[in-house]
Amino acid sequence: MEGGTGRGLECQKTMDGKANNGNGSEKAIPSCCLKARASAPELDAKCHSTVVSGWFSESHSCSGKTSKKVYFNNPMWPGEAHTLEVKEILYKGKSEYQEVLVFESTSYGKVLVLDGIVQLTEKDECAYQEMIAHLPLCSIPSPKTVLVVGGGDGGVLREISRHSSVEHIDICEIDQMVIDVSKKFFPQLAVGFEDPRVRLHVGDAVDFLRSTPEGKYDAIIVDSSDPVGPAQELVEKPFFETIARALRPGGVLCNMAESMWLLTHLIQDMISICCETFKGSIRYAWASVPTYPSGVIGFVLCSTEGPPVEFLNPVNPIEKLEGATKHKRELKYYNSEVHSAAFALPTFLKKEVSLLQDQGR
Ligand code: SPD
Repeated sequence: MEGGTGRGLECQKTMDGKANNGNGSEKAIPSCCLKARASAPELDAKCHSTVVSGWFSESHSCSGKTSKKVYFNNPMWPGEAHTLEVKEILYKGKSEYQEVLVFESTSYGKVLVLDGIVQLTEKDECAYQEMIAHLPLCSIPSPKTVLVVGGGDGGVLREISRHSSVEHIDICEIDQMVIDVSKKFFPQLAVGFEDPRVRLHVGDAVDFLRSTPEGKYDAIIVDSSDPVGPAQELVEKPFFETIARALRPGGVLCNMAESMWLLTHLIQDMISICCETFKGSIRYAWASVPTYPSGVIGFVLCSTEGPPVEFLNPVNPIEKLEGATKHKRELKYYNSEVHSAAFALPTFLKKEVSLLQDQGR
């Protein structure tokens, strides 16, 4: 396995109220947080621009002169913000690509945040990682070669490892800091890297896929962050074309596809690109993840031309794979019933995303 920079992960704060982010660069602590520190030094462990009065919010910004200047305006979900109470900030750093934050919450365990957006919490990560891995892998018989794009926390690798038919797992993650932070703070996810079938590539997935031999993979799983910053290219047509090329005939893609409550236009765009690019089946499925905006997250599943793939009912049910439901730890969310149910779509979604109108059930 490649990887491991040996870079330290500690974040030290200096006397003048600046934070060393672990890369040697200093970052000013917002004035509202400084004010809180002055009146209650024990709050020091809760100081970050996304944390106000001990609560983390995906949309918090406190760059103003007083704590009153907090506002809620993430362009992807304007006008709303989910908040989590912070027990302690465990790590803050800045990689070449993004800001990385880890904190201990009072009700969801440890939380990984990239560029101010929750990527996972210890309590509900099972739902996302299990679904994004098993929806595709249980939809084809005996998957052998799998590629993960993103997924640097290792959770998706952990889930793929349950499939003993799989012989080779490539993972292409752009940000080494995400891998290092996960190994340090989320060992129950990073355990995925320990599987000897895993080969880690740290770099840009678009370049990686361009140099991938045609038809190499049975399944590709795109576990990206939201399409702002480093993941922007991952919702564009050229990216889907390189994925389709890298899949064997009848191979499958499962791509993180946002919340149906918040980003129907993006879902529509992704599905229409996939309809042009993939000549097999195209489906949308979803799962409940309480700490993602609106509490749900979706997945686009596609297959290339070749042996037909019927995603709705698993042809490779997890319950029939020896040891799979208990490998490393018990499955907590996914089962074959949940698999089929995940493709049932609310009426408003079928209406707004016209291409989903024919999604059977
Ligand atoms: N809105 C957040 C979407 C995050 C998707 N990626 C999560 C990474 C977990 N492996």
